[in-house]
Amino acid sequence: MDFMKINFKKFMILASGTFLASQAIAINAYQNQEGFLTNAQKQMALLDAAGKEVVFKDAGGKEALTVIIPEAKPWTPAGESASLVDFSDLNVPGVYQAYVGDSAIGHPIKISDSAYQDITKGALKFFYYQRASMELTEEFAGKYARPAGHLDTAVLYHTLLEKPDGATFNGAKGWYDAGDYGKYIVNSGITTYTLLQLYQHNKEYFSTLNLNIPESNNDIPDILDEIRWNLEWMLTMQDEEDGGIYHKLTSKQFCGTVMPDKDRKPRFAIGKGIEATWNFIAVMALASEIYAPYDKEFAELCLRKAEKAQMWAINNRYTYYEQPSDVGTGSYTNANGLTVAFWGRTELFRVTKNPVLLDTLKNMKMNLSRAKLQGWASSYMLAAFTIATNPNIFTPEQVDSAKAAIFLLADNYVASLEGNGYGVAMDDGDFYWGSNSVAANKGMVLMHAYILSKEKKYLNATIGLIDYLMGRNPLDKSYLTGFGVNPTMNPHHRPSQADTVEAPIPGMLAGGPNRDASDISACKNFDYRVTGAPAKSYYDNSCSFASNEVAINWNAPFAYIVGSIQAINSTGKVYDVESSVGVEYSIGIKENRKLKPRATTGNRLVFKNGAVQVEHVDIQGNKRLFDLHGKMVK
Ligand code: 9MR
Repeated sequence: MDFMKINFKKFMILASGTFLASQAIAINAYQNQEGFLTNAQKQMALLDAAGKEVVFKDAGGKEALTVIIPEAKPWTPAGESASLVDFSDLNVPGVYQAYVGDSAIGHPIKISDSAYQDITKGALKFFYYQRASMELTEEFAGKYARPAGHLDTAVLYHTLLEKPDGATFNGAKGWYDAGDYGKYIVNSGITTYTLLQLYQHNKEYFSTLNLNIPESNNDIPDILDEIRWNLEWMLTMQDEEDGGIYHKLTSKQFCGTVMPDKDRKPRFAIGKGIEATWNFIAVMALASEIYAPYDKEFAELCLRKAEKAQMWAINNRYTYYEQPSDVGTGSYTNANGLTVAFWGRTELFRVTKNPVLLDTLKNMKMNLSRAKLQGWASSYMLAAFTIATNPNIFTPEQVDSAKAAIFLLADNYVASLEGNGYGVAMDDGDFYWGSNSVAANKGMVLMHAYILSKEKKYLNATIGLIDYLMGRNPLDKSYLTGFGVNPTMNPHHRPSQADTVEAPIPGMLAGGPNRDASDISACKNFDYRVTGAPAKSYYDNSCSFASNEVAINWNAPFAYIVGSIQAINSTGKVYDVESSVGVEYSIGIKENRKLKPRATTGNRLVFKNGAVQVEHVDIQGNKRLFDLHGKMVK
């Protein structure tokens, strides 16, 4: 019998009870079901097993490592305690199986140098499957081939935009947002930025990564070809008359569960506001830098449109999107206007070095009380990421305050996993709509802390979050469709529901456990919540849009964390922030400001005792250390 391929729990159910029940100890073991990197942290969570031995055997059945199972510790989101077994010492590639006594526990443990490569490719290929206005052919989509949907070549304007009757524009291309077929600028903004940063921080690895997409044979990295599909749509969303950006392109109401080409509802540009406009500016500015070496004309177009949009944003600073009463598609309202403007200005300055922007930015110094995990509604950290990783462009004060914001959050996440039995930096309050994107976005904060400090604890905390998403969770679930032993099978995703293929499109991250469960009425009133265990409040049923929908802004940070860690492993290099000098070309103001050297008195951030601290130097030259909350450190 090949133990390596058998999920023990499934085996227990399938096999006739009497024979096995006598010798089996039913131990619940939760682990990353896809794979571990050879030289990285490896952990699994075991229930009711403290004090016993866990033996790891190689494919030949030979003992490779024995670990005493430590005491169990609680993890409140799971409503239970677990022992976190560390088997990082198992560092020879291969497939292993863990045993307690004679019983195989958990799933096969796959260790390799490229453990995250397939999930990186899968998470990025998802964007190809989400392409609007294009047929997916068998060559690239295999059994998920489908006709083109939503050509969007003659998009109407919603009445409130006050365009002439019957006027249309070409809003083709772009990615569908999620399980629905809408295209929303606000959500496209954070998604596209995240993917552009993934490339920017790992150019060497991504310059050759093949995603098997229609553009794979050109001279441009596949990831940039994929991103461009969405950028080209975003560019169509500018009102040519005044530069403002339409909020979204959708039908007035969601269509039914049909394939893209079967949705016949008319499509509209709906609303115009500063949230969409600053998102557009941020993304186009960054895109103009990244695409310049490949296509100067395209890069210039992005920047020109960003600058035009900026004029609208400045003149309309209080114009927020409001959902018209006849529209029922996703609203993406209540994004924080201040943070999105800060982010937009940051990106535009990075590229144009426009001194006017610098002055505005100086007045918008990072404020630690606003440092909040990034999401479509909160852009503060996106600005922080850019500023902290561009010390040659922003002032030392700005860079320090951006770093402080990153380390404040990252240190909180590291602290939250210490002493928790699952070793996962997620708290009760994180389990809202899209909780899996909370995990992935936390990982993105942690990876920035790692890039900036090279401290292993931040990398390890990110790996903990990846393990959580890939199976080290109390449901034994891999939340990435098509990967792992027990993956999400019924996501809320129209093409996966309406096609004739049983398995969903691979590489999609499910929204994840949601303690609010606002979709119960769509699920025949089945209340899938587990009292006292938000991490178990998940329903793998396509009815559950609040726990099981997929979305581009959830896949992007997941791609960022797995792609970055794989890239670091494959190339042996971590992104060097000193290498960032902005654009070589500039169509705006050419001046590349040489910034003043760092002040020798006052406050500066230092990395000491394994944490970021503030070093205060008084006029006598005495130095004192404070933590990020202003408390003096002895
Ligand atoms: O991700 C969004 C989540 O934060 C909101 O709480 C939720 C309800 O407004 O909407 C989510 O976004 C959905 C969007 O409105 C429409 N497309 C599907 C998105 C993912 O569920």
